[in-house]
Amino acid sequence: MRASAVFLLGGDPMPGRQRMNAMLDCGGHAFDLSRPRIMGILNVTPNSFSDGGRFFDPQRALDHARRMMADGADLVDIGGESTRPGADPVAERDELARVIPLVDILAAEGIPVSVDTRKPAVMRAALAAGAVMINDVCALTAPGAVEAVAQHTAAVCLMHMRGEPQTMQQAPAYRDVVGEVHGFLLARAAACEAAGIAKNRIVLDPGFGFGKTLTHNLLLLRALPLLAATGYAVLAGLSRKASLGKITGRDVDQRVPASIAAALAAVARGATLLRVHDVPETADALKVWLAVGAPE
Ligand code: HH2
Repeated sequence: MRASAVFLLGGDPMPGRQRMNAMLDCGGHAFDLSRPRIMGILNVTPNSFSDGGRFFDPQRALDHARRMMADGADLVDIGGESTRPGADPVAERDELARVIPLVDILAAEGIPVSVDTRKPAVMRAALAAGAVMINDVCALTAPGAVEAVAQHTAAVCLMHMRGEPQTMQQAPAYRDVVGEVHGFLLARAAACEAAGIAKNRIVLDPGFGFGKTLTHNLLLLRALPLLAATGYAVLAGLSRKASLGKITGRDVDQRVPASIAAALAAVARGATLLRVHDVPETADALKVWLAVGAPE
């Protein structure tokens, strides 16, 4: 069949690189990454940069998770600690109390849940409660974190962060931002594989906004095809971030169009997981993207 005919039938919307590594193994769950997947953000924190306090109440959090799934999310990413620039760390006890009861309930309903944490104790509890993915902004660098994930079958997202949330945006500097970020991620992936976490359980994320200027973020976004070419699944988290505010001059609650443009720019460059606040808008944009077919 000619390529144009395949496009018209809607059968071939993704670049070849993305089709090669099509499945993400999350233990009991598998995501077919031949089309991009939407990870809906659920922050059960009082201080997250865009939705802080909105879903701190557990009933509201559950309602929002279910709503995001109904609106087209493929999984829900629950975080109990804000990692916004300047944020204070949260005690393990508090993070467990915020996150784990929600994982219990949502997982029992069959909703795929990812948990955004850098603490091994929270990882272990989340996995025991049925989480299908651990999303770690510290790429499992805490002592015991790799082992916590390796002992289960869930997937893991390894993200790059320069420094700590409290200070990371104070004049971040790199000699070669793409080389350093990709080098770090591949080294962390190798450490995970050495501990028994298979490649098809690993997702890499350059960590937009985590110790990076606008220029760093744009360079990393442009270089996503290089990361995707490694064969690991790639996640992009650009939703409502400060860089989009710098480009558009918009406040955080007015960055939906910018977030969608950034998400599609990431998909065009090989990202297959999108971590977003605005699920229905992103889902519609992806539907159009898929209907048209991405350029080969
Ligand atoms: N961004 C945030 C938090 N977790 N995880 C991954 N893998 N990638 C990201 O880009 C990422 C992330 C920050 O966004 P948000 O959760 O909305 O804010 P806060 O950290 O203030 O809760």
